[in-house]
Amino acid sequence: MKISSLQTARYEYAPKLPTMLRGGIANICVKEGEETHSVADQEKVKALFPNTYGKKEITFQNGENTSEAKKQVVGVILSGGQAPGGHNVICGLYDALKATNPENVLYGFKNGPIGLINDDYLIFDDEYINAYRNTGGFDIIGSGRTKLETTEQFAVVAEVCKKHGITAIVIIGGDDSNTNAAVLAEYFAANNTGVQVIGCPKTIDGDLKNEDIECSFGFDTATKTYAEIIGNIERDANSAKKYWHFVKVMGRSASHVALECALKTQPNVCLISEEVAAKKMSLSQLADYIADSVANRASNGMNFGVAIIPEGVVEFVPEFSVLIHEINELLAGAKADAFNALPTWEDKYAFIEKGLTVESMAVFAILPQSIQQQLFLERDPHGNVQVSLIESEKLFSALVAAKLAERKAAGTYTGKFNPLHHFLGYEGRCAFPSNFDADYCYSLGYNAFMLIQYGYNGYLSKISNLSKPATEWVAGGMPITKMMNIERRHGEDKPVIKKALVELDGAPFKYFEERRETWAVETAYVYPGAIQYYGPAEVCDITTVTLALEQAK
Ligand code: FBP
Repeated sequence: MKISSLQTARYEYAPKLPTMLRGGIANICVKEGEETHSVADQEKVKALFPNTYGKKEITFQNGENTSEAKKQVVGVILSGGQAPGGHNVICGLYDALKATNPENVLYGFKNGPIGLINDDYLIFDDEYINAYRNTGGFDIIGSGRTKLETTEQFAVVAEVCKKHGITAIVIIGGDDSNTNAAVLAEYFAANNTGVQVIGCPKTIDGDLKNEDIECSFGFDTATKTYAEIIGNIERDANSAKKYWHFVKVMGRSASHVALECALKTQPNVCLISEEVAAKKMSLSQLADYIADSVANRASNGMNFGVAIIPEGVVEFVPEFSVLIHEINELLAGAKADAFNALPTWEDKYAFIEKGLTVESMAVFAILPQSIQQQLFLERDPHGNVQVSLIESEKLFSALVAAKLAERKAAGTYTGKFNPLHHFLGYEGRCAFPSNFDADYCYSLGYNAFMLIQYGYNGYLSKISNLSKPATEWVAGGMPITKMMNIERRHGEDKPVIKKALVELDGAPFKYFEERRETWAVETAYVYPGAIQYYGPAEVCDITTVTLALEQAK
């Protein structure tokens, strides 16, 4: 008996390309636009990118293909956290490359940027690639978080490219990886290597976006996956009527994921980190804010609810971010080893007490011990606290419980509060890409090859007009330097792609803000259900509420 599955059915799905990329490679030509300038700090960025700054934005259109007929040998890497659709970027790239010339070759460097440095690769063929079409995950070649940023690393990469005759590298990554893609592109140009670099915008966090990049891939599928689960939890809460669910969702810094899930499911509470920072809200104020919703609902007989907590929120609470900063200092360099060598938590606590300021110690002291300990877990390669390891959903429910206990003692609250906790992150990062992400990613990859074929270097593959059907999408490329500004990183001025946080005057946040008071008291839940892959386009192909609100005319 043959067992059917979504996995095998999805191999057959034909991703939709923008009209201008259909109709055969021979019929794709370039329309050049204006010269570009970086979003800020133009002179400084220009000085750092003398060979790649100021290039023109481009769009593709139907017309005679005038690109140079040369054999292309392309290398591709996946960089950073998984995001649904990564496989399709590679499939789109492969299909365009082979359709242009069957002699062209695609190398996949394994496990992220380290694969390029270690010259660890595979060569794609039809059989290999077909097993990954329209599937989630990055297991096609693996991913990793090594940074590709030093001149020594670039020199090694140049050697690897020379060895294999590689003409272009495609870097599929987030803001940091694409920043490094731009620096690598400049290095290749300055050293006349003839190798091009093209980036593709990835991250479920949704924070690689700007006036050119409407959204990063993976955000659509991940938020649909989380919203399905949150909707199911809401329905359970509304059925059982006895639990308050605290749901933490991924998003290292920005709260786009939390906001999109809230727009889809209308929970009682959703914290938005950017608002917390703008209003300088304290932990106590946030706990009171959630406790108000609990108490108001309890007074209407509803001892249940759902609160969404963005994983990065603690770093946006001013007193907490000072605390984290002080802890980072406390653990800097060899001091971390001394700390880790202390035998008991009591010894460690005494060390912490000695090292923190009185103000930060006061914040630290009110945290549950499990959270205190999580703040001392291993840093990520950039020295950051790994926010996904801090159980902020438990932190907030503990703080709310304390507030409610105070209110009960004062006789102002008589309800029941039974919290349950969830963390939604890894559940969504490798989901089968939605039709939107399958189409968007395939188009990004296909388009990346067209940029290579036309000789562009230091460009991001750009597909826009995304809230419209795929036929109306616009394909082209944007110099990465256009998205850059100068920021202070680790005590140095660095050119970086500006991270996009939730805009508090943007349409998605405004929509949420206008309705959240009602949602806090009433049960206004919406149950989005599972991602649909087959069926009417208005159900299966639509993308996020965020994008629809941003692009609403
Ligand atoms: P990217 O920015 O690399 O796409 O990753 C985002 C993310 O999924 C965050 O939401 C989360 O904080 C982090 O990765 C988790 O990292 P790890 O994969 O190392 O556990």
